[in-house]
Amino acid sequence: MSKKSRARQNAKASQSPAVVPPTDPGGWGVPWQSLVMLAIGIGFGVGVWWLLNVERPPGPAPEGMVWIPRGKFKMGTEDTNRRFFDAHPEHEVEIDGFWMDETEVTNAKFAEFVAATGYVTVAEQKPTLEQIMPNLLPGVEPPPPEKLVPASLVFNTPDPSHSEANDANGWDWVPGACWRHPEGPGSDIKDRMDHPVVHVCWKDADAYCKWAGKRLPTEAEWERAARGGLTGKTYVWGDEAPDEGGKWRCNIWQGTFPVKNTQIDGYLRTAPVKSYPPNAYGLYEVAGNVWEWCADWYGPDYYASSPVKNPTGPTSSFDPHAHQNENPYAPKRVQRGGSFLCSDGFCARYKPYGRGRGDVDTGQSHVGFRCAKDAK
Ligand SMILES: [Ca+2]
Ligand SMILES: [Ca+2]
Repeated sequence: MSKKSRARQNAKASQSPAVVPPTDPGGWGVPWQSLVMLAIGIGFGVGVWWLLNVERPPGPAPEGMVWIPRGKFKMGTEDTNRRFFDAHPEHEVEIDGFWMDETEVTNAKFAEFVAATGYVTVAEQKPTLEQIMPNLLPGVEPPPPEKLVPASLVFNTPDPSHSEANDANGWDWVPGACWRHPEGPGSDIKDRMDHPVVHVCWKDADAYCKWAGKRLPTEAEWERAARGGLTGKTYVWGDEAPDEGGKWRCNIWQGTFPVKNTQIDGYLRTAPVKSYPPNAYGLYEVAGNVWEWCADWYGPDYYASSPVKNPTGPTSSFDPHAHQNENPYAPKRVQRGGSFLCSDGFCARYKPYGRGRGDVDTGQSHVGFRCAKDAK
């Protein structure tokens, strides 16, 4: 064949259709219309499952609150650190949906309550022997009359010149210390209206909640909310270290407690609310800043016998680690979330399963609260 005729033949061949188009563009032997119908069917099924299984808020959120959906979670921990001796065993709990304040109650909010009601906190009142003596062991001498003045417990970094009444961990019983004067006379909250209120005892927190038409969360509700729907995580944000990536996720203590706070997270004492990112439920500072009062009496062994559904704590309190002279059966309620004094070396109870407790009449400079509210 000549070059010319071969070229003509090649040109003809290139014009001919080389392959017959398949009737099934998907190539799986299934018409594409069927695949679309299948996808719609799966989507519909997922939608129905979601409607049946995921509880949605019962209505518009009350101001400053977020919805914590009904659900089961593992409460407590298997962490063997001695700080968590009372958070064992890890056990399943089921909680109904409820509303939770997105932040700790601020000085501004507490001031509204006081302005509206004339409420006087326990720390602002003269204590009586009738209040004090039942909380002490039998035979302990009553405090002298000059000590019976309005006062509260303030943490101050210990230093050698600061000795009288300052215990080894830095706690001072300061006359005049109260929510308006967090470090005592000479300090005020003028520039701290968006910080959490402190020096409120359980009774003060309970009184605020009632005024606000809310209530304190149960301990189980608090932990369910703080975990943000995550399972088996070390922190309220997940498993990353509090400063992973160079940005602090909570207000705790950096340095050697109680003598040196390097304040790398920005704060020596309280931080304004919403200073750090929220957890997955939209709650701020559920780790650190200030401890938060819960409704429950404190019992170190309660988890061993806790009911699964909406547990509300024991019927009375017991503290096996009560201070010297203190009655271990003195009435104490649960506190949660740790504070600006927590550090991995000392407290570590800013983790979501960490438990604290406090005398119902005693406020401190690192204890505040947030409120919950029923769905209806
Ligand atoms: Ca800090
Ligand atoms: Ca907190």
